[in-house]
Amino acid sequence: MYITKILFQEAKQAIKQTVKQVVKPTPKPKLKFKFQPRTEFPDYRVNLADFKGHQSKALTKMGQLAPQIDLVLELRDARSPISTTNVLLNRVFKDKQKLVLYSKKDMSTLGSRLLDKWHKPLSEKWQFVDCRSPKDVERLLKTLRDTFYNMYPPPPLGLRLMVVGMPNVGKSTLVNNLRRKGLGE
Ligand SMILES: Nc1nc2c(ncn2[C@@H]2O[C@H](COP(=O)(O)OP(=O)(O)OP(=O)(O)O)[C@@H](O)[C@H]2O)c(=O)[nH]1
Ligand SMILES: [Mg+2]
Repeated sequence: MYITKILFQEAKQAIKQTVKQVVKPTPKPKLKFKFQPRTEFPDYRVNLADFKGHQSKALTKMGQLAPQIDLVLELRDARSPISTTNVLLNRVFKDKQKLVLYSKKDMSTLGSRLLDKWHKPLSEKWQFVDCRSPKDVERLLKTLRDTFYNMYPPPPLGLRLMVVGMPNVGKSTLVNNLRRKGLGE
């Protein structure tokens, strides 16, 4: 009886050892950038009313142009996806097809699973992009071509899109690189 008990304990030990060797704990992903929250904020001394005027003017203009647009490219900064989301854009482009681009992916640790969870219920398509990268611009162009060929009826004048987003998210950088690609520079 005693020998059986010892044998049983040895067998248990051996199984534990094997499991330890086979099921190795998954290493924690190494993050390229460590998040360091700010401790101080500069005093910009900007009057909020300064922004209100030109932003509402831009939104009105967008609303006027909306009927001519087939697709909205909305840029958001991948480092701060929520604060660079402008909810007013949804109101202006209510029924428009939209592709959300998360720019500055090279500086972000944002995971795609989280974004899928966010966008799937809204039936929105999204993509990460480094606006400076010709490879990413090429990938975006392919997505745009596919979107165009999947439209029914196809837009008669080709795909007309509008690039929108909060300040500093990379709109100009993207447009310039799309133009460069288009001109074969
Ligand atoms: N690392 C990195 N920098 C980027 C990326 N996209 C833009 N930038 C930089 O971000 C800064 C702002 O980019 P802009 O293209 O001027 O942004 P914008 O949306 O046109 O800004 P406004 O015209 O002021 O609204 C520039 O210094 C760009 O070089 C990106 O994908 N990755
Ligand atoms: Mg710009």
